[in-house]
Amino acid sequence: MHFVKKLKKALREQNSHLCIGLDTDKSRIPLFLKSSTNPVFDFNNLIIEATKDIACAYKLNIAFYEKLGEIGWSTIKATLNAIPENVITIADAKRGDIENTSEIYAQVFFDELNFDSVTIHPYMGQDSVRPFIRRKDKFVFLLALTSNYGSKDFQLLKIGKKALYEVVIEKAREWNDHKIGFVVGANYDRELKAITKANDEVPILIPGIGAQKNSLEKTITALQHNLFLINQSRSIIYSAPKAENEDEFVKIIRENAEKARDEINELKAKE
Ligand code: NUP
Repeated sequence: MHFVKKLKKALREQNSHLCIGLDTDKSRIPLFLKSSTNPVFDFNNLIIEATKDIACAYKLNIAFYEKLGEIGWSTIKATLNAIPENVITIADAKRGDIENTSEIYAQVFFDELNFDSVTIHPYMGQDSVRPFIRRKDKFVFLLALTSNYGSKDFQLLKIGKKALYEVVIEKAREWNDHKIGFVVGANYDRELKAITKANDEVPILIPGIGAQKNSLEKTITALQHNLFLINQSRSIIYSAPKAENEDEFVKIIRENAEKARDEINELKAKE
């Protein structure tokens, strides 16, 4: 199934725009899970069990798995296996290289691991992105305007009358109009408004809500179309630090994910 079709189906079936970020850091796992043979997988598995009917997507930030060394890759595989078929998966890998090397990255994230989508940086241009959009049903979230302070260093620089991130979006849409969406941070609500107005039907992945403390209300008010995912990582997955057992952990995580999903839906309903 084409990614955009799968996304629309997941948004509808899950009644949710929430993307849960599995940025799992072993040092922040509750004590009761720490002695298992693979605490990171057990933690992820419980998060998924608690939220699989609440999340529209799960985003795995690959750095957290690379840090695990040898078992990192099998932990990604086992985590992906625990995610229901109808829910979107995103490899937050921020890759992009000469075409030959990008093709290998595409093989890793799409052919080996079978993620639905991957985050890519646009700095190396068209041929660096091409391998990721060659595959049927796979999708790229291109970094356009990121949520960190340093986004100002390059992304907002003017090229004539346009900012660099606007040029990135325009060019990427010329390369491919249905397999590339964009990452835009929640701190850029004015820009989010303009981007979603000018690019109807182009999926947007929005980090920066929760731990990064940007306004959900401003973000939702800005959005001009429905194909958006709001990522929250730390604010959800580390919301039960003192849970003493699985049941307690699942209950707290579930409540917090429901709250996050409902807040988005309620603000959206006001629009
Ligand atoms: O612009 C971006 N900002 C950002 O935070 C692009 C990203 N991919 N991210 C990622 O989103 C970041 O690397 C982390 O995995 C997640 C945000 O996590 P949190 O602040 O919700 O804990």
